[in-house]
Amino acid sequence: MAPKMVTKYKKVTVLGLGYVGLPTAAIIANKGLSVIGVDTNVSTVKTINEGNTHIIEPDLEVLVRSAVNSKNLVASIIPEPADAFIIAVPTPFTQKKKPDLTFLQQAIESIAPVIKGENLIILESTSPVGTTQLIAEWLSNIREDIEFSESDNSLKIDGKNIYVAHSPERVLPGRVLVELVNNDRVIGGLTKQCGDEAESLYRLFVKGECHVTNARTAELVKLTENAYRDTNIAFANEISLVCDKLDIDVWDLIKLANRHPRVDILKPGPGVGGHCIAVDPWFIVDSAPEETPLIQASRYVNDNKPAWLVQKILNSVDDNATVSCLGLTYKSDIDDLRESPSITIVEKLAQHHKGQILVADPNIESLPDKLCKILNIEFCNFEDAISRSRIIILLTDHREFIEIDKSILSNKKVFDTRGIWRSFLTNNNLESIGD
Ligand code: SAJ
Repeated sequence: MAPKMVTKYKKVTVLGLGYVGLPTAAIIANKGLSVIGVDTNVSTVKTINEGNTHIIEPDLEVLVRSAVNSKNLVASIIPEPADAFIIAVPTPFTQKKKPDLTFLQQAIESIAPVIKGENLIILESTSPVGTTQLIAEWLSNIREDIEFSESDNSLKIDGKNIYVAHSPERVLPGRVLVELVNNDRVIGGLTKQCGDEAESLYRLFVKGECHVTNARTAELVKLTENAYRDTNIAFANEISLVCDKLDIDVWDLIKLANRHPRVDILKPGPGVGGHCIAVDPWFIVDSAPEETPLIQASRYVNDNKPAWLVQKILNSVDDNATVSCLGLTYKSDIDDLRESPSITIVEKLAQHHKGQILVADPNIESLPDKLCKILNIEFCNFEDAISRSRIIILLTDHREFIEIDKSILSNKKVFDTRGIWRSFLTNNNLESIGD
């Protein structure tokens, strides 16, 4: 039986059926609302309408299947009129590290013809400060009958309000469904009423608290969260270089430092990937370049870790040795390759190392385009990779790697960038990194 509906927004169009849009659409549809999921990728639309998913995320497939079977979720390439629109399209950065709002602009152009009075538009994509207001301006530029007033931030059509708000997604890949429901939400309205209207929709499925603020604050809150994490990871990565130089085990060091009640150092690793943390800090830098030396330095520290690691590997392995690289995704137990430092590491290694490079990742089916044309790289399963090489570079802490029978690592030279095999390596006097 469909749960009781508490919102006046009965039909919702979700634009962008990716890591955030699809789970959001499926959750709302399973709450009994009618949801149109819009994506420009025809094959994504087809997959979803067949009740399947194109991304790996715990429990998502079951939820999507149930939403599609109930006919509450239908995917399409064209937006339909609705009561509310949720926008979850990518907001990447350009080569020059500037925000690229092309997908967002296209999404707004696609819904402009169907917008009507009392509609609610929520921007969930991570965006530079000022973007929510830009949406209102774009709409009033596209449609002559839509009017935006800068004096009170109101957006109107025939005297009726259109509500525009920003509520940044804050979910962790791998825990998306749990966090979508349980995390607090920050909701920034162009006006107070816009924020309240957006809250009334989220109340349908959010168990966390909803904090209503203005749009600019909400935009910067999201960017600040990810820049904060980037800076903290950069600290851990910098300490790992210090430890390497001074021959101290970084994992022991951090464990001991973290015994202090006010110290909580994150984990060093091969670098920072993903479409969020490696990107969002640049949106702050773009808005305030002079004021952000720390945020910029953190980005450089994290971006330099792959090159440092490659140099360390090259310095300590024979030119012709076969090397195994385990884990291509940017973090554990997901299939997301965006901005993955592992890809940079494999690519750089292949450029400078003469021997064969075996690449394995249980969560992906083939090499990404960037790597598949490089002659000395071969994709294989991880057991094969380990048995065929004496040099093992562990790049991602996937469950399968944590659970392997460690005896197959005996006699290997291991670069364990995530510290998951540390105790086995130390007990067997095998070489690791960061010590
Ligand atoms: N990493 C480390 N050491 C750590 C933690 C992470 O090296 O101690 C690395 C990971 O391996 C990965 C990268 O950092 O390469 C980012 O991973 P993550 O798990 O920290 O974060 P994301 O990018 O998967 O998700 C983040 C989350 N933001 C915060 O935790 C502040 C998530 O809540 C956001 O919704 C998401 O960005 C987003 O979409 O913005």
